[in-house]
Amino acid sequence: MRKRRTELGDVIPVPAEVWPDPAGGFRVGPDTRIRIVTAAAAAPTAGTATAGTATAPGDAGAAGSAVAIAEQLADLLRQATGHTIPISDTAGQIVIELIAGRGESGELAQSAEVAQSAEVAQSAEVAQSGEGGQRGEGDQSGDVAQSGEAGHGAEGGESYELTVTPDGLSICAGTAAGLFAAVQTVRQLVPVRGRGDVTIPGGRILDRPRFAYRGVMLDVARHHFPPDEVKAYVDAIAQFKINHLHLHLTDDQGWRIEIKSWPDLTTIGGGAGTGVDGAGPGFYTQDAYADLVAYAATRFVTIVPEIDMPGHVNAAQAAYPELAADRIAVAPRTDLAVGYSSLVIGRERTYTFVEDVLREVAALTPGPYLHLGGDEADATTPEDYRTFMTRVLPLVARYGKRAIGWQEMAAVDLPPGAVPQYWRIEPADDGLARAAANGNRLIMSPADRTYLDMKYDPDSPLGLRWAGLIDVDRAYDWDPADRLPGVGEPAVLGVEAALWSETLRSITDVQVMTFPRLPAIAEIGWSPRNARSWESFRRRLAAHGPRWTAQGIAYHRSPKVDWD
Ligand code: TNX
Repeated sequence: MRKRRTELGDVIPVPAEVWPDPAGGFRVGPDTRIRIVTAAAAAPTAGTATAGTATAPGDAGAAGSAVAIAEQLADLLRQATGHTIPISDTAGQIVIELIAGRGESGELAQSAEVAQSAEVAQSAEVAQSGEGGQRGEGDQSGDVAQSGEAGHGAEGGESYELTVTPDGLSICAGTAAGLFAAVQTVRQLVPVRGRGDVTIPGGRILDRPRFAYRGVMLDVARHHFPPDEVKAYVDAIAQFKINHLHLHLTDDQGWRIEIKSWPDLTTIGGGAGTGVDGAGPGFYTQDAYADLVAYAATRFVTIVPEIDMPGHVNAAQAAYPELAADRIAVAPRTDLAVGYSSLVIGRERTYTFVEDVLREVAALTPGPYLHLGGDEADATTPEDYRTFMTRVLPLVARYGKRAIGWQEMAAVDLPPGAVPQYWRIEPADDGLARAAANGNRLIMSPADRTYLDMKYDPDSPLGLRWAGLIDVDRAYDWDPADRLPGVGEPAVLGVEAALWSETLRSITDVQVMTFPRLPAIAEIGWSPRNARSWESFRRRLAAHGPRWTAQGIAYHRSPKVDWD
């Protein structure tokens, strides 16, 4: 069978709206230039002034980030063609247009170029009447959310328009995050590396995310991965419009983030012999961590730090006997067991420790979220668990952050803006339904679909199997809005895949478990439900095998896909 020609829209995640024009491709040649246009909105609508301004973490301002994104686009086109692709602010067939203050897809329609089109006008109405039924990320979360996440990640804040004609290519967005998303779309339409002209397929895309939060969790506690490897991982995931990287920084087998007021957490808890089988030592200094956070911001990825408590604390108790029952140092553990350690709930020193850690981690975190773990606290009585969470949740708000916690956290009444994360496979959960009814929004990570540490098939050399085998079709074929009774579309903040690292010892292992399943989760998180299908996805996915190879990314050649 002859391979179908690539069309505009043959990307992952599939865009919200695409009008391909096979006759209208744009040829990138030796004379191609990029032109940057930035314009302040005439009168930003009330309430969108902050949400629409391009203030992703690390941005030096809207215009500055437009330049940085133009550089990224120029760079990928240089790699694809070998041409020089200069950037100019006066002339160019490729136009990058940032209309600052215009965050919503509907507002984009007011830009002169697109106002004529009827379809655009319709999507404008949808956007103005409440983003097609979805609420903005910060709607019910009070001051914390407003100060913490302005302009980054809210629905509409990542929308963009991409137009390709024989005369040129134009990208238009209200935020730097939207421009960045558009560039990821263009990236997938040109080769990773090449020599000579390349034709980008013609047509028009209007795109915006279904969910604000699209994440992946990497467990750097069971096995530590150094900053350069995590940066490369950020590059790999951002191509699929994943916008949060949750780092599981602490667990029984290791503590991986420097805490200046409790230095032995890392000198002992992150030192030689830590990690599963003692094979994953290492930790991030605060400087290295801050550098990683800033790097991720240039890829519009928000780092979500997790400090797991009150369970999963053996490494902390091995470093500080005062945190252990009877104040006797516990032995370091390098096995796979879970659920045996707990902070001492009735001891004041515990809360000094917790507050010191949360304060230092919050200070390293420009993003809005701080993850408290809270899972598998089998060594804490239910009453103690509630006492602990009820006391600690307000501390997160005190340091200006919104708490995320694994679903067990929903055993207590959650403050506004706290985000429980569904991870189990049971089809219902009273605590989560109650949280949703109270207006808290959830992250969906059902283990039988999104756990990237599960084996693909019985022959997978890496991974566990407690949540079942998960090949890429199983990772794709579900929907976050009908997974849990009482938790419908408006209650879903987003989706997250989780990669626990008990069986993973290298970044190559991490890549093989991530690809191709993470792109499935990315499409579920971004694309409208009725725009996606497994048959279309597996065809678009096939092109990524050679792309990953060219990028030096290892992947699992799932037999469910006819790889190019
Ligand atoms: C469950 S999922 C855990 C982790 C393990 C993982 C292994 C969750 C919140 N906790 O402690 O690493 O299973 O798949």
